[in-house]
Amino acid sequence: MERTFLAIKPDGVQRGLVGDIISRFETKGFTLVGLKLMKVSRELAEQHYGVHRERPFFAGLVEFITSAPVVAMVWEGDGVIASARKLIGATNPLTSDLGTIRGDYGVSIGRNIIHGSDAPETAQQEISLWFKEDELVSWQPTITPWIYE
Ligand code: IDP
Ligand code: MG
Repeated sequence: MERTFLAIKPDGVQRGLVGDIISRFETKGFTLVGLKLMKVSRELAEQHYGVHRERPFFAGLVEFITSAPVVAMVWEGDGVIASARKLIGATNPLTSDLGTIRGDYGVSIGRNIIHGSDAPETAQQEISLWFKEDELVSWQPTITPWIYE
């Protein structure tokens, strides 16, 4: 089973979208294996977005992600990395398809509500950056046979 790292950004938390967002991944059939509300340190933010260090929006992005609480999560399931990116939608909410989280709730690229890992390698890196091993729970929901054949 694959795992991915998702984070509801400060705008998603402030706007009261945490329940709806978690619901979308639950009802899709994915399994929550890690969850915490946290204030992100500058160090963690800079590491997480390290690949964007040279981009003009980097300072603002770090400022934003450290400005208010974030909900960090790890989700598990077949193909969850790519599927979560589809449920999240394109980076710019104005062009994200309706029905996706960003498409339904956002209008600005700097306020796009949620982060999701983009590939198996980044998922692995981000999970270990944000979560300790003992903060993740391996479990099998009793509904599994109704989700997977
Ligand atoms: P992603 O979140 O869809 O993977 P990335 O290109 O990895 O998109 O960018 C990371 C985050 O940086 C975006 O989610 C968005 O919050 C922010 N960002 C990306 N491009 C811009 C921009 O042009 N202006 C402001 N913020 C941006
Ligand atoms: Mg990205």
